[in-house]
Amino acid sequence: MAIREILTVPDPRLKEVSKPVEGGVTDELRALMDDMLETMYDAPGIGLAAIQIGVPKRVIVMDLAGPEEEPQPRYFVNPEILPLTEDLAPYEEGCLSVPDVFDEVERPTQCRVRYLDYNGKEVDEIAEGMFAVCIQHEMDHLEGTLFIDHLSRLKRQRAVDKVKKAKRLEAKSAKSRSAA
Ligand code: K2U
Ligand code: ZN
Repeated sequence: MAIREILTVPDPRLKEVSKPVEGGVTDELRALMDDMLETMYDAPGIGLAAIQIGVPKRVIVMDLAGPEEEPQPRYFVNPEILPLTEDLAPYEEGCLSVPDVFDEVERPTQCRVRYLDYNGKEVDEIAEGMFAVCIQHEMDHLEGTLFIDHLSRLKRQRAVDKVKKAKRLEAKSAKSRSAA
């Protein structure tokens, strides 16, 4: 297993539409999902889409267990979601690809999720609560959409400018540390 680099805005790869996994859930795909999960735990986060580590495949990992609970890793290969209600609820979202930016996004409170699990078994279940928020956030990633794309143009630009400035400052301090 390996911790991979997480892409951040304005990396254009984050806007790619990810492609379906072909040939089923192989050992190679499981190794990718193991890396994704290790990268997510290290970030730390509760969800991660493969495109966020630069792999344009329709694969998501997630772990919604609380800090006091045993880890509950979840793997979604070629996931499909169908909204089950017109009821929307706001949630203060963040994103590992848009670090230190948080804002409210409204999403359907329930959705149906169909996917292949870590062993290639077909699963069909109802998502609600945090599971519904997270799976819809991750499904957006597979379509090249970030949570800031649901915000106003001004808020979106401010978010990207904030991340770009933080990366410039980090690069500058890394350079001065290496020069010391
Ligand atoms: O896609 C990602 O960057 C992973 C997100 C998943 C997420 C975003 C919004 C709402 C729920 C899940 C990261 O885990 S962002 C960090 C985080 C952690 C706990 C709760 C919300 C966000
Ligand atoms: Zn995200």
